[in-house]
Amino acid sequence: MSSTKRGAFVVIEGLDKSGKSTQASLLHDRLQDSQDAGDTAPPKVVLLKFPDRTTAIGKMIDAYLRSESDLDDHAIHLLFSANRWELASTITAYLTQGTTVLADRYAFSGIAFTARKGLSYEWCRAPEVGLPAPDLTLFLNISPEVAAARGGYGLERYEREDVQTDVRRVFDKIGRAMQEEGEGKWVEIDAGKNKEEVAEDLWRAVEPLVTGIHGPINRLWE
Ligand code: FDM
Ligand code: MG
Repeated sequence: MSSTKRGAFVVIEGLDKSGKSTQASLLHDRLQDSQDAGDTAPPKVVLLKFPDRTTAIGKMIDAYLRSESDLDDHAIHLLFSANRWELASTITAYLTQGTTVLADRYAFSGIAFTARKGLSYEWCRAPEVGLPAPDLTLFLNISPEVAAARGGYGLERYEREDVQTDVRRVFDKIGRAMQEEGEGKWVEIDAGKNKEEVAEDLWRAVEPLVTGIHGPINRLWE
């Protein structure tokens, strides 16, 4: 049997105020330091962020989130999904060459934020089918009370308590479905603890994957 390993694909999802981006960046640095890669390519780990606001599609998403444009709920949903598809081959290439890929948000945010508007779960999921599937999804959970205690929301669309409450409900449904369907591992992390403790819990979940994974890259819901 071949001993060739590919990189692991790890997604960090979570509610607003859960410290998602901070933790993603800490995890990135820790993964980077975990193996002495030397100066040779390929990189040990890359951190992607969705939405990726730098692409042409990402700029349309950014304008929408800052309420500089209005778009039909279906149209913006498909743009978020297209923003992942335009990076799908990049993700696959990284994984194949042995690089660990970390993503700050992914298809699950896509489903959660649109389904809460009343569009059906199945419709929201459809454009995500076939994307590179994470080997592990870390869901940073935080109670509405702790989130509120961390201070106010920003000014972007969706940065409102009623939206966050609905989104949390859809995330719960996605987590249950992922566990029932056996679609890769979905691990809930208590993000209400302090920064160092959360980082340690994340590391415990990720460390077994650091040395790479045997087997093909899976596709979401296929
Ligand atoms: N969001 C994010 C979506 O509505 N759909 C998606 O597919 C993704 C990836 O965009 F409110 C929402 C979630 C959040 C907003 O995300 C911007 P960041 O992480 O704050 O940039
Ligand atoms: Mg935000």
